[in-house]
Amino acid sequence: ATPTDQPDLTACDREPIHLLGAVQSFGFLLAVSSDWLVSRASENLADHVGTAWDIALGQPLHAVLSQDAVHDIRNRIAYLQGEDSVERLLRIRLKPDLPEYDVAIHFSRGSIIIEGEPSGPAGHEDIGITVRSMLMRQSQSSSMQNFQLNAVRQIRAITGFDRVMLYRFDQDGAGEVVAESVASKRESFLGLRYPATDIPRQARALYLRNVLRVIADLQDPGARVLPERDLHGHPIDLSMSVLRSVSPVHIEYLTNMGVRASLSISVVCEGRLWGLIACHHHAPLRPSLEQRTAAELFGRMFSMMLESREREETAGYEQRSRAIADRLMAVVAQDAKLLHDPEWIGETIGAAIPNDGIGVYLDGRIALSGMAPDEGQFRALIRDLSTGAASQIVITDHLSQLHPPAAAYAERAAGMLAIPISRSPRDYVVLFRAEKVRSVRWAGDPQKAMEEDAHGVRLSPRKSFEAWRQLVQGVSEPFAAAERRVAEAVRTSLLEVVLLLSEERESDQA
Ligand code: BLA
Repeated sequence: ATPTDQPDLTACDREPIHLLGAVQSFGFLLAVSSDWLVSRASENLADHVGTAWDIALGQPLHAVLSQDAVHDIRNRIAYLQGEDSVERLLRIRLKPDLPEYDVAIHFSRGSIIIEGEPSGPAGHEDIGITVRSMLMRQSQSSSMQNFQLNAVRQIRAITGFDRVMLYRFDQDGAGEVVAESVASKRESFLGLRYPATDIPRQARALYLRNVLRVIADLQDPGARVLPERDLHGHPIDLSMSVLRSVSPVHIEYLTNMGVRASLSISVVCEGRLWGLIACHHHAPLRPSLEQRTAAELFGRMFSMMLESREREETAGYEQRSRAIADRLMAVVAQDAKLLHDPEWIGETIGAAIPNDGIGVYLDGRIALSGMAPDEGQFRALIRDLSTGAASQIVITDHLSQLHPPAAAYAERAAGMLAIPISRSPRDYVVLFRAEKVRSVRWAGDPQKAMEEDAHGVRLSPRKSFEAWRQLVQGVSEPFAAAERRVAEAVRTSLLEVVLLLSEERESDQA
């Protein structure tokens, strides 16, 4: 194949989504210099504050907004902490004759960016009250599943979107809808998987910094921010903007999905983008900045609660593994013969980590149980293992990829966790997991993101989101990170016992 036959997988990653130079037209944007002169304005300025954008350019801000409003904005700026911080003002009068507006303010490349949009209907309860009661409800959910479902239900209740999903990334960047609250009569997306390419890299990086995005109407042509280039030739950087217009590629994607408005809130755990709370609506919908602020605040708190729940789960595992390691030590210390009993060792370790079969190789002896391969096959596997990096735990959910002969017994033993249990290179406890023919439900054929046009094959958003089943064979249920830690703990304590016993033997002989 020639290079032009290859799909350009990086095209999406290169789109400068923060430099598109436009805002959504439900609000306006003004950039002012440090001496409070307007340096840029969105072309729809007149629709909001009555002054044409080109008349505003070069004017002091108080020629466009009232002195009082400028005063409020100046006071708020004192709270800004560098480029990634954004301050908000709710329900202010930008001019005496205008309705109330909500305003977001931040710095971008030395300019002050002021974005305004009409406030929502009055009479809503205070954000603090709303979010407080949402959080109280969250803390009452017992299971993780319930905790996640509650979150999407509550977000749907306060924003009114048709569909609210909790979308979780796996380590490869693909994602899955793990919780959903959806209006009746609409199909469910629960359990659907989406390929990593649906959300390009720079978008993920941006969503870590700016955790909230609204698209009020996908058919809004937007308002350009002018002049496009400043005196230094730079386009405006809208990374932290609340009105940023969205990439045309993504607009096409959501349109293909049958969506007209969206809101998404980043879920950030331990500094990583864990996932998103993604909201869709079939018609234009603009939650007010106040409602979005409540949703954002909830999202930030939800992230922290999720992080701490996940930590608790992990701590639980680790406690269990320590207990098993301790028990092992205690028993062996009583009866050192057990250390040379492959069956006993296999059972003890196997009790700690779910498996379908166990193989042990110890001092040249073999013990096999459950769905383990036969003795010849197991010997061949051990031979292969012992040529690898010494004394390392080896984990796979697709054994035949590491050890091709395993294809012959993939049904019985497709996954493996191999723990070296002594300093002799061949002594191993190997836990096997049987094949699990998994049916992965992708939203649309993930390969169909590649389309051919005049410029060759390129990535474009999938047009069909109909569930697309992929059968995965020769693969087991994966071993989790926590199971690796259990294995590490057990291995360390076994090595310690062996060392201890050999020292005792030496001192006995002395
Ligand atoms: C952004 N893609 C996104 C976002 C989501 C998705 C959630 C964040 C923007 C937002 O808040 O809407 C994808 N939306 C999903 C998924 C679900 C969902 C998976 O509701 C599941 C239920 N997209 C593609 C391809 C490209 C692409 C092939 O499919 C590139 C050619 C681009 N996606 C793309 C871009 C953005 C994006 C550029 C950034 C949009 C922006 O913030 O400007």
